[in-house]
Amino acid sequence: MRDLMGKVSPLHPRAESLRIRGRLVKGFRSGLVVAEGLAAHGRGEAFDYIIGEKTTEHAKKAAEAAVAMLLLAKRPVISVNGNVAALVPKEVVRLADLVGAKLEVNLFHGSVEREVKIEKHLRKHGAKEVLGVDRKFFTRIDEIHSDRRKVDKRGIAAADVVLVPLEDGDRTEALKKLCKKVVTIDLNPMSRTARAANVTIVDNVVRALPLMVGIAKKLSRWDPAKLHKTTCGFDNTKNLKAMTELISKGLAKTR
Ligand code: PTJ
Repeated sequence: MRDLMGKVSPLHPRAESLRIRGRLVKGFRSGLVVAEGLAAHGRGEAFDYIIGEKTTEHAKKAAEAAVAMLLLAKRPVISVNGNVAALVPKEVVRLADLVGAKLEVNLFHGSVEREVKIEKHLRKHGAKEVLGVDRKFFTRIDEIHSDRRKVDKRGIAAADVVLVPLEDGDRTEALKKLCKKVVTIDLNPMSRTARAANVTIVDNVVRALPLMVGIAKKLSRWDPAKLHKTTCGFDNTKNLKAMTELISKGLAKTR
């Protein structure tokens, strides 16, 4: 499976999946990712396996609506957790740049040490500014019942659109109560976050982020009317239903 240098053989049938795991384990060992992040990835992997580890047409449609929403926003923010920092640091920085969004470290398993590590990691990958690490700007969103309630006044607290990839629990519902629009990337179309978000991209973050970067390059040349048409024409409930059906059909085929 691995050669003497510890590299995954390209001939292994699950080579790509093993490489992604490797990135996450490296992130865990360097302190970016929590142990729970490895378990969360496993849950995602199970859904990815069923959808065939490929970006579906439904995900592409959602990604286009998501990028349009970010481009139309006045104060877009991309929230970064440990898994996202370990898996797609370069792409998340590039996307923020293309859509004019701020990057904010926001953790479910809060830790100042990890916040700083993630900030440094994002800077190493080209980020000029990373919010969520300077105590001076901390504030609380009381509606959130986890460590994620600690946010940056210049970032999530003031945002009108927030991208929350690989999300847990109650935050999406709380952000929506505060009249913010929420975009998420989640391989589980049945999760609370997937259902509560305005736009849910049901895809692996390792494919969704590069896809969004490509879309952002194209859509940043569009006028606002065309971007509005894209967001208005997107129905998240319908898209999620289509993804759930695709998963059911995938499972039925294996019987
Ligand atoms: O770094 P922290 O402290 O902020 O913690 C991050 C994790 C991911 C541990 C935390 O947010 C968490 O516990 O998340 P959950 O509740 O396990 O939810 C994560 C969701 O992301 C699940 O619905 C998974 O199916 C999904 N998921 C996991 N890996 C991927 C994924 N979706 C897309 N791409 C993935 N690679």
